Amino acid sequence: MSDTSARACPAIVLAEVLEVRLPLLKAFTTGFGTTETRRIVLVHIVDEEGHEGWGEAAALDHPYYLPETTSSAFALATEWALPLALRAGQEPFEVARALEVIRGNTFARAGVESAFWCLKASRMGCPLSELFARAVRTGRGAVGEAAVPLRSSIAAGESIGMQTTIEETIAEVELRAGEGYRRIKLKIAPGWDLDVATAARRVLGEDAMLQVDANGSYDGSDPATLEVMEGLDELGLACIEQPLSWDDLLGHAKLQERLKTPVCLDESLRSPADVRRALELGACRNVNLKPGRVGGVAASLDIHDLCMSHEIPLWCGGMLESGVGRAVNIALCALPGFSEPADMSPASVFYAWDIVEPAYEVDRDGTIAVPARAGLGFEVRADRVASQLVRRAVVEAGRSER
Ligand code: OSB
Ligand code: MG
Repeated sequence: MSDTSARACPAIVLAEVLEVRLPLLKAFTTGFGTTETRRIVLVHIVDEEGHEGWGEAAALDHPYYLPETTSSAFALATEWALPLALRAGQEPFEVARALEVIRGNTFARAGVESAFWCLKASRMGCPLSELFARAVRTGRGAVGEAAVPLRSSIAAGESIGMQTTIEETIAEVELRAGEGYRRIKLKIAPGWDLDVATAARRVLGEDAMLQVDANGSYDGSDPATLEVMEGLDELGLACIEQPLSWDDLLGHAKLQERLKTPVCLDESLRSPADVRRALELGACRNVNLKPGRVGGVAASLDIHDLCMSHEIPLWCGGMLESGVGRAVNIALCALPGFSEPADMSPASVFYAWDIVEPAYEVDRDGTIAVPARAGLGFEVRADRVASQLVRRAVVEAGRSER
């Protein structure tokens, strides 16, 4: 059941998919390799009253994080997800349900679904965060009164890519800790792990929140892996994120049994069902949620409720999104189940400039204000989208809703 029928909605007069190049300041190196360029997919819908919805499909340019790429997300959104969504009506939960027939391709689905959440918030004249608070715990039913209290600001952490030297990394750790960031995450990989994490722990002190992310770069069947993990286990880390392969739930369960530090899963969790399975297997005690990776906002709300009921620490990861994708992440983080700081460095850390304005910044106390503006909460700079445009596809909205 939905609160408004599709028939009552103003018609969508424009539905387009845009690929946009973002000017990455420097390459971002992780256990899966180096990301040198950043192209994102934007989904943009406009209704006859001028209300707009924006969504971002934040797959990376390459298939080294997960199978999806910018190009595959562009094609999937254009050929399948957006046409299916337009036929489903305009209610975000209906769109989410319609897109569930698509297997995988979570980033593309999320980009499309997000545009409909944004459109709805814009029509209701409320911020995305408030819409999410009204949608959570409804079992994907009618959007009603807010069911949970919202935060007005969220805690920010930084994810620090692998650098050439430990000194360089430690300089970045000190810079961000000094700026007030509430948590530091270091990218690690075999050969770049214990030394850098130990050095970071030393400069940060015992009480600071520190964690590592291997992006699936350790081999679960190699005895040397356990040795490194046991070394990391002595550093008082908040979690060890995705140490083993992206599809190795069982390996993570076996590893978690040997460690006191919570294992956190990122790549392995691509749906609410994945999270349920991981918790049941004991494959993690901490959850990184990226709305794109899990297939959208509706799935994110399910995972939010699941983690809250299991008392599992939950936090929002990042995909080096533009301000469009980050807006959804920030709004989700305003929900009470997001108990740990998010990977939410502002655009100024990664990019020469953002496509939204004003871009958010991290305050001296390490927090980011949750936008109070209706809809996305940020102004999309159409001129910058146009100047960075790689390709564009218009999807025929059809007349089926009217
Ligand atoms: O593993 O969390 C990750 C960026 C791209 C792909 C995967 C990851 C990351 C990050 C960056 O860690 C976090 C951010 O967007 O600030
Ligand atoms: Mg990660």
